[in-house]
Amino acid sequence: MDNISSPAKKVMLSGIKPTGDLTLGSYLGAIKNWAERAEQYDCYYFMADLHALTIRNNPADLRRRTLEQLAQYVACGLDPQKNTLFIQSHVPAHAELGWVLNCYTMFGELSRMTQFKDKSAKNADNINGGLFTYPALMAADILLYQPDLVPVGDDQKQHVELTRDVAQRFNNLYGETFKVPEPFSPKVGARIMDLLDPRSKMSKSDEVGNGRVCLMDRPEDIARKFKRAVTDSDGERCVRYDPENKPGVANLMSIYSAVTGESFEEIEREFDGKGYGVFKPAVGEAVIEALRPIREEAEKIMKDKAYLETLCRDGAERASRIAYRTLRKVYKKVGLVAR
Ligand code: ATP
Ligand code: LTN
Repeated sequence: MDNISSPAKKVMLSGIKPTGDLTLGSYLGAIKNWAERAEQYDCYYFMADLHALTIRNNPADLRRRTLEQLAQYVACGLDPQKNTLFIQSHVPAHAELGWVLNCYTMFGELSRMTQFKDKSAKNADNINGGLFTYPALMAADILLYQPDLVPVGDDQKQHVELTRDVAQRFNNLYGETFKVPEPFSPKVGARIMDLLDPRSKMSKSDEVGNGRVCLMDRPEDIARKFKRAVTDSDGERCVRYDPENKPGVANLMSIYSAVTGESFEEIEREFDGKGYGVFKPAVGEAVIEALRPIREEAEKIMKDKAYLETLCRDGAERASRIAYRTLRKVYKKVGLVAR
């Protein structure tokens, strides 16, 4: 535990908003990679519940998903002793610095954000101010912890770029205050696609359906989803990695490779001459076995309210120590009277 804030280690931070149940994509594309970095980096991972408020949620669902996400982080291998895991709203410094950074982020910059344009198109009846200023809060999430690296998917890179601009602007005005972070896209397991629509990403806020596998899905549901997965229509019916012409098969191969560690060549050899009727259930079985311990552990943690509370409290305390150090500096620099 001592090495958690060791100055020798680089700092890494990321968050996921609890707007839907975590999927196989969230696990293979993000959390699994995070878990492998704990020794090398000083890591902060949070549930971005304040960000979730930019869309309408059922309050009970949001609460459940936030805690479930925390339980799933741990179940996926993020050791709470080695990583700082916390709920964003439990560290008020995020909202506090978020306000300040709103005042250093330009209307024009926010207007150019693709996520804002996409989400406003999708939620035409609820284009609220939070959706617009979302990147300023995200900049606060990041800059509070002075991270070196921020692992994010491609869709979030623009927000990290904006964070860098805001940090540089602030530093130019007031002297070195924030570390300017780098976005970072891991190469492996980078994009898991929808099983029924392999040209679009498997997403946690999509309609619940057979195209998306969630971490808490029951084995029989996972098996069914893989049996129904789209393969290809070229009539070749052979397991070959060709993302351009056979995106469904390529996606299934990426998933199989990520959970078994086999290379694409090994997979092609293993299923040579066997056809999709054998391949699809085999991928399903491999995923079931990979997710089984995660689901069981997450269910166990969800039932242990005392442990969950301890996790929340310890994580928030540890995060707050770092976050308030930065916030105090910022308040002083901009001219707020010390309490
Ligand atoms: P939403 O649909 O609510 O916008 P999402 O499911 O796309 O969310 P995010 O919360 O945007 O997920 O992503 C959290 C992290 O998980 C990001 O780093 C993202 O790159 C990664 N991730 C999410 N879905 C996938 C996927 N299908 N394949 C690979 N990585 C993914
Ligand atoms: N905006 C991100 C979630 C998010 C985040 C962050 C990611 C909120 N704050 C800080 C990295 C760092 C998303 O929509 N996936």
